[in-house]
This record gives sequence, C-alpha cells and structure tokens, in this order.
Amino acid sequence: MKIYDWYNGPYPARVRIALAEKGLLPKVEFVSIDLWKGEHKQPAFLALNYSGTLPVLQLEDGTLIAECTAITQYLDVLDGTPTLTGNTPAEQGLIHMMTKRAEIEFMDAVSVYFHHATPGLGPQVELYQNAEWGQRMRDKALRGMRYFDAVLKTRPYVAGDEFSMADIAVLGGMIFAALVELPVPAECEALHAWHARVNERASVQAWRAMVAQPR
Ligand SMILES: N[C@@H](CCC(=O)N[C@@H](CS)C(=O)NCC(=O)O)C(=O)O
Repeated sequence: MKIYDWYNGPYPARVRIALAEKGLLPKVEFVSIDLWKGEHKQPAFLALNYSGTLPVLQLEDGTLIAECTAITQYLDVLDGTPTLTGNTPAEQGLIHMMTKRAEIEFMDAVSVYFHHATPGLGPQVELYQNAEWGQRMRDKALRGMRYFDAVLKTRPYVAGDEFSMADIAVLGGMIFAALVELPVPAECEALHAWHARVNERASVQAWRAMVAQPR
C-alpha cells in the first residue's frame, strides 16, 4: 500500500495513528506531498485526488481512497477484525456519527481557521482567504471543544466505552489546534484528561516518533 501524505499534517496523523493501531505501518510506503510547496494543488496530485487534500491511500491494484474516514474504515476491516469502526450496528452508527461531528464541529473548523484567518500555507498556496469566515470557524472549533468535553464527562471515549475512529478524529482536531496555537480552554477538564490518556497509546507515540523523524 502507498500513502500520499505529509509527515506532520493533522489529517495524515489520523491515518498514521490508525495504521499504528492496526499494526500496519510496516506494510505502507509513504510518498511525501509537500503541502508548503502546494504540491497537493498541482495537476499530478489532483489526478490522484480531485479534492487536492492529503492523505490518499493507493492499493496495489491502483485503487485510490481519499478521506481519513474512508481510509480508516478500509484499514480496519482489512483483516476481518475491526477495532476502530465498531462491530455491532449500533457501535458502527455511533462511531460514524461522532467521527463526523469531530470533523464538522472541530477539526474542519480548525482547518478553515488556519487557511483563512492565519497565513496558512503561505501566499503561493492560499489563493483565496476570508479572515472573517476563518474567525467564525475558530469560534466554532472552540464550541466543538466544549461539546467534546461534555461528551467525555459521560463516557471514557468519544463514542462509548472503547477507543475508536471517533477518538482519532478528535485527536486530529487537538493536533491541528496545537499546530495553530489554538488552546483548549482550561475548563475543558474531561477533554484534557482524555487527551492525556490517549496520548499514552502506543499508536500515538508511534505517530510522534514519525513526526520527530520524518518518514
Ligand atoms: N476531508 C479530508 C480533509 C483532508 C485535509 O484537509 N488534509 C489537509 C492536510 S493536513 C490538506 O490536504 N490541506 C491542504 C489544503 O486544504 O490546502 C480528509 O478527511 O482526508
């Protein structure tokens, strides 16, 4: 399997953590697409992923799968023992719902803030910026943090009693927020406690090691 990504990108982090959870890192060849040079907006990459975003998974037969959620789902069912996307219909539904909320209410909002209300990837890449919209999305991300804090007051993990793809999606939001220096409010104690706990996971440590020593 090939994965086109950028070593410390927050969305790529989600797939790298999922790969580590599944013990699949050794089976992957990573191909670097330099976000800061805008390689993801060049025709060669757009031919692989219409959306011009990372990461993208390419299977041996050439099949291309973009979107963190879709890639994670593929990886999770590959060996017939899903651990991240749920087993029962209810688990699958809840994990899907909470993953989507993590994206819409938190991580994607941080991303819009980064691309629109900060210099983002720089003037060569950010051809259109709308700072007001970016600030609105910053507020939305803060609201999202408070929502997940409330959720984590009621259960140990984002979608229930087990670590899942939804936790990885919230973690992606935390990783992106840290990169753009958007602090999680101190009063979000349950979110902070969950963050400290999931940071201890071997998969998250493996991701940190890859960021420190890019591959
Ligand atoms: N919905 C996509 C979002 C992916 C995404 O935004 N990736 C970032 C990398 S951290 C990216 O490619 N950003 C470049 C840009 O939007 O210009 C997913 O889940 O994979």
